[in-house]
Amino acid sequence: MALLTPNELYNVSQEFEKNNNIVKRATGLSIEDICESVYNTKLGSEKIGIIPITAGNGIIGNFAESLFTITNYLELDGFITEHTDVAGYYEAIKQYADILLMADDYLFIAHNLKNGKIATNHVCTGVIYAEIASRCNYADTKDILVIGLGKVGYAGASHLIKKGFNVYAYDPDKMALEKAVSELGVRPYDIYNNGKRFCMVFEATPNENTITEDMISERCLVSTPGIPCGLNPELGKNYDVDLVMEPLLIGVTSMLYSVV
Ligand code: NAI
Ligand code: 2YC
Ligand code: MG
Repeated sequence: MALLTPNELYNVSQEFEKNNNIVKRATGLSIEDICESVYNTKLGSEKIGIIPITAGNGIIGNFAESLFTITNYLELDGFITEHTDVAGYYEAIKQYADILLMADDYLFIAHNLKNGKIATNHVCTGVIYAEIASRCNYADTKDILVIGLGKVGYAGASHLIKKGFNVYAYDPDKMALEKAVSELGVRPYDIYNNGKRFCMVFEATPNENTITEDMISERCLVSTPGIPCGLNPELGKNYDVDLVMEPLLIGVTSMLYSVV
């Protein structure tokens, strides 16, 4: 399980703002606008209880604090509980939280106590990064490349298929690729001889250099939550690539819009 580290989270606010500007330039919309459109919801001033969880590898430095910063940015009423785990859960309820945010090593959820809606970080991250890629305002086709069909990639590919995009997908895990082909109807992309280049790419892998030169067109939008980044910086420089890549808060924004 790829867990975040504190040093990946030390400048999340600046990273979020930087990526929001790239998204606005490449799609004409902000991340919040895109979330509103995907979920058909609007944020109010919901009270958000952030509960640190000590299970497994335990508390990740800057994680709860990062969630707190995005609740402020979105003008929500966020707070981090003083206690952790069950005591923290109890404290959040007693503080009249509308939505709870909590994560162990396997699942990161948002749960709206008022309307019962519940969302996971991996699905919401897949949906928002795929949606961002698909809204590229200089694309003249519905062809989109998905690299990585795990928890995040499968959710994003599913979202794109539902939106009517021609999804070409690759994953070295044959089972994962087969599952996406049979269940979603994605078209397998053969990285060794395809010749097809894309101006919209959604990547969701935990590896570097997963996006190669022959996959992308001269100008393209690469949208990836993957850590580390799948796009080699050199390639990103040689080609005119709009790169949307942020370690946590774009996915959390998607979670919050999906449960209000
Ligand atoms: P996962 O392990 O469920 O899936 C990863 C998939 O990538 C696997 O199917 C694997 O076969 C595939 N893969 C590996 N190398 C590849 C390659 N060269 N080409 C194509 N596919 C390849 O992981 P999950 O949960 O889907 O997360 C994916 C990445 O996204 C991880 O790095 C994770 O840390 C990150 N993540 C980032 C978030 C954010 O907000 N930035 C939120 C959630 C996850
Ligand atoms: O500080 C805490 O409360 C920890 N229990 C948080 C653990 C989060 C573990 N998950 C991850 O690092 C990755 C992130 C990309 C989001 C989803 N999984
Ligand atoms: Mg993110």
